[in-house]
Amino acid sequence: MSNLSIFLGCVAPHRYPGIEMASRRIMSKLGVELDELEGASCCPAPGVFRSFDQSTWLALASRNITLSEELGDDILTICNGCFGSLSDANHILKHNETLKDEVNEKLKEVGYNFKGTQNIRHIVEYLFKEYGINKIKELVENPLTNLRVGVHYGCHLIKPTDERGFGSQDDVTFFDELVDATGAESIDYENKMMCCGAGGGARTAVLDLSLQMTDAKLEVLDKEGVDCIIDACPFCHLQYDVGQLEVNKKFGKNYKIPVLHYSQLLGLAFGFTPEELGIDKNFVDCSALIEKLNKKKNAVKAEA
Ligand code: 9S8
Ligand code: 9S8
Ligand code: COM
Repeated sequence: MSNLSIFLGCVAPHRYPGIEMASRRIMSKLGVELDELEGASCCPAPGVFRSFDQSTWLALASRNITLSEELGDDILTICNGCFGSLSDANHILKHNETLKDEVNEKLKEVGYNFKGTQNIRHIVEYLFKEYGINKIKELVENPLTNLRVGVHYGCHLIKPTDERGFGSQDDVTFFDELVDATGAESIDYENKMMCCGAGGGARTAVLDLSLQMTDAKLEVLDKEGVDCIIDACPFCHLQYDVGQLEVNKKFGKNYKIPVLHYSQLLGLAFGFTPEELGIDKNFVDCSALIEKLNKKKNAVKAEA
């Protein structure tokens, strides 16, 4: 297996550094050393760049991929959008000589060359396939048995279905299984596979519409009484967190549902504190969730 270099994307480092911190902590707990992708840029965001200009998208994405090729590493993404963009570009360029030549003409000007030797991984997909549920369960020190959570797969993780290879959105369960491995319970809910509302430039271009979609999801999750939402994408994270406050303000709602990236949930189960995972840095108040987690921890300690 190749080593991995971590691709941070834009939203985690700029808005949710806790997601980066949590991802680094859990990978190190698993014994995976991560290399740095010095000089990486925006992936670029698939719903934006690819929709406007395919050759610009391919040139920018392939430059990022060549950084990992130089290290002999596969790329580890912590975001659905980055995963989608980089794996789609990688796939296209590995299978289309004409486009590869075109891209390499451009890359030559800045001293890079795309070869097509590495793969793109997403942290949840990597954990599921390379570690497996049982190994993850073995490392859980603090089972989160009192949490009921709503998983948000997000679009780019599992779609397009043929390319991602996880099967139809009606059948995928790997993310739920990963959540269950922490001791928490991943529930089924009505619009589970619906977009969070942010993607494809919607958050920027048509904010009201984008928030209506988020509201539709939050309404169901609120009714289900989940303790938190679990995502695998900093952009979905932003939409559920910052977007939730916007929904409350714009549509007169009063949601208060904490949002965690899977690396933060797994980090809790691995015994890290909410602060070590940046959970206290969310915009939606997470203190009730943190209190619930601490109560459980103290109860377990008292029993022991
Ligand atoms: S990079 Fe720039 S905007 Fe973002 S976070 Fe994920 S998708 Fe890729
Ligand atoms: S869902 Fe629909 S396009 Fe996406 S992956 Fe992240 S942001 Fe939320
Ligand atoms: C969503 C990325 S994670 S994009 O907005 O669709 O590009």
